[in-house]
Amino acid sequence: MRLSRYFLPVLKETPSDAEIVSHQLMLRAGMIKQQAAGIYSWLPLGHRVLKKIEQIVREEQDRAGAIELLMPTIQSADLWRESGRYDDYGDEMLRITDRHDRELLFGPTNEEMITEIFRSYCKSYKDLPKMLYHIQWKFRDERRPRFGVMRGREFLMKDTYSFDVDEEAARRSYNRMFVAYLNTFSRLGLKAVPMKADTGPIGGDLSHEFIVLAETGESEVFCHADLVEMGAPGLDVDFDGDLQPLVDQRTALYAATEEMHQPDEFAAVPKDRQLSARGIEVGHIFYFGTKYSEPMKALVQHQDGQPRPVHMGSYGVGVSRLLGAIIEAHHDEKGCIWPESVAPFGVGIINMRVGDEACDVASEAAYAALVEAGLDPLYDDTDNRAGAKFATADLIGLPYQIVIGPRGLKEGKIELKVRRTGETHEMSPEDAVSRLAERAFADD
Ligand code: 5CA
Repeated sequence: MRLSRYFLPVLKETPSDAEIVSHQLMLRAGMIKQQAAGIYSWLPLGHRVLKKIEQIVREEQDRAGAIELLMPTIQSADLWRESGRYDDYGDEMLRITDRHDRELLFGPTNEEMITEIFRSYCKSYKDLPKMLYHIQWKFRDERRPRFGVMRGREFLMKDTYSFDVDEEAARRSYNRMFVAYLNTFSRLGLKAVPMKADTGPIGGDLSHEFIVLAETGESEVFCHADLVEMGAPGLDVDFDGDLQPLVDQRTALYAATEEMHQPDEFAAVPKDRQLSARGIEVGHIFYFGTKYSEPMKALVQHQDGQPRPVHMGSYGVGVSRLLGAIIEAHHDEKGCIWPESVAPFGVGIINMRVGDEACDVASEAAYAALVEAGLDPLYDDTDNRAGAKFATADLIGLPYQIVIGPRGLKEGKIELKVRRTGETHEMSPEDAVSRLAERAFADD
């Protein structure tokens, strides 16, 4: 992409209404634009990151055996009356009436709808287990939308729903999602800690939140420090095997959100391993048994011929919230520092003197070679000052920058900068392209 043809409305000033760094940087880097309280347009740069996050979330769901579908954003009130949640959900639900005076709503979550789909087609234990998911916009009329996409009213969620014959089987599905989440957040460059959590309006008795530690997090959390350093299980994990040891290894150590915190249990953690911090909830998983299948009559015939309600769980990831969480974890005073896996472009090319023939020729050649190598470059071919170009490049936080200027070119050299460390390397343009293609500087 050539910057002269792109749409990247960067702001020089920090918007005064943005309280936390991720919100400030998303506005300044031209990633989002507020349209109403808690409702945002995704500008091209933000949209690119959103899609990359969504794709990683999708790949890890698929790997764990979940199956993608797509349910609508608008749901019928009658469906929610069946579970009893239409009245319970309260003011967070955006209620809509159509031209025939039918009551609709903008979905805040999809337990009812997926249960209705399941019961329409699946009648036997032979149809189990099943895990279905979608990645769809949700609306919750939050009392205090704030921090940009972190607590929006309209937000993108991945929600998976599991269906099993009994509690024991349902726990296996729960474990699959537990492990898939650890791998997902690790691929996104995040250390997310699973913590015992309250189930709130979703219900059930087994639940974990996945928390990224950050000073700006909304929740207060308490955990054993070892959990933060524990790596993800890895992409070669056998999802058909026994995942319980991987889950136990993590749940054996103390970790709880504020609502579930037990100070006496926490006191048993060695003093130097006690971590109390703030965190961002990027995922939340629930096992709630027959809470929806019973009132909604989603029954499956068991081997003994008896129909019984199916055991369910639901598993959410805040896809749009993740942009904020990743920036909170990866930034410096100059701007974002995207992990390579979700960077909006792979590398920036800065032509320091557009109009200088040698600079133009070398920049065009580097651009063509990086496109060819599949490195998805963003070429700053604008006639802005070099200083402004550097500032923009640091602000939008691509993992690498190739800086092409007249002085270096005289010796056949360009500069390759690694955004995360700030280190720079002088080399020939050809070397820069091949070393980037080899991922010679990658740290993930
Ligand atoms: N149905 C269940 C799981 S599928 C559910 O809705 N769970 S939830 O309420 O915990 O939401 C799942 C995830 O969505 C949360 O962990 C959080 O990361 C994200 N999320 C929830 N509310 C918001 C919001 N207002 N803005 C941005 N992300 C949100």
